[in-house]
Amino acid sequence: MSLKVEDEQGNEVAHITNFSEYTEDGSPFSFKKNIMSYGDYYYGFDGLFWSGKDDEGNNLPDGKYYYVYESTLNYEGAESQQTKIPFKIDSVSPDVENIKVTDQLDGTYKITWDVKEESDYLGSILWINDHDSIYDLMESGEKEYITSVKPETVMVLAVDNFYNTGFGYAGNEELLHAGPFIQWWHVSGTNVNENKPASITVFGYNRMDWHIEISDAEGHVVEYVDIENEHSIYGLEWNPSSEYPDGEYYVTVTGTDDKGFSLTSEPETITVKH
Ligand SMILES: [Ca+2]
Repeated sequence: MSLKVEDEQGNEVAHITNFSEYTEDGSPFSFKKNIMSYGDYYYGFDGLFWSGKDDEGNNLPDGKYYYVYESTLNYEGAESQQTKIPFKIDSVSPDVENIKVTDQLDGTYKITWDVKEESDYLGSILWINDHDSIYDLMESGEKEYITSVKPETVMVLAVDNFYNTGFGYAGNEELLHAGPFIQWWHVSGTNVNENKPASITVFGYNRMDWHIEISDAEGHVVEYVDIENEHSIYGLEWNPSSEYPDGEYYVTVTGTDDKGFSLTSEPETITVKH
């Protein structure tokens, strides 16, 4: 028996296993139908994991696929049989393009944007000028929003059915903030020292590359860490060594998405007291 993945057109896109990793000599595993008569109702494999990549290690595009089991009964002249199980892959983030603001006759502003998504677009989260997020469009599939606030900057986070997110913006770059990348973050950092660390927790909207920086009161970076391809960071600790003087320090979090957009948080304060 073997297991592979085919695309919607029936092309083989990934070979998963012929179960030879479970035999001593590397030959295909021979399943025995009558093993069940001895009370063994399943084969005790550790579990098979497949990462959604093709045999060359590339992520497969969004779309419909099939797991294909191919088995041949163990007698002379038997023909192989196939079982196909359909499933969907959605690992590619949507693209947000063409964000436009149109003045309307009644004094309101219409914001429109395009979303390129190969699988299913769920909806968008919007930020107009400030840090308050507008969730009204989530799960509606809408690509427009009307506001009475004059948009200086519009940030759009499009979300697909698997909660992959894609970011786009239009307007004044100086008003950009980290809202579309950082859902929530928190620093517990009062009177920290060698024995009592500061703790940093970040919840992202998506997997991305994170850069966390700690600066002193003069704005000099004293330490930083890069954490790649993570969704969230739980309780990252910082123990300021004795060489750091008592006083206020500042931590910022920068997220960089798969399209190369970087957004940096406002600083949070850490006080060091040895
Ligand atoms: Ca997608």
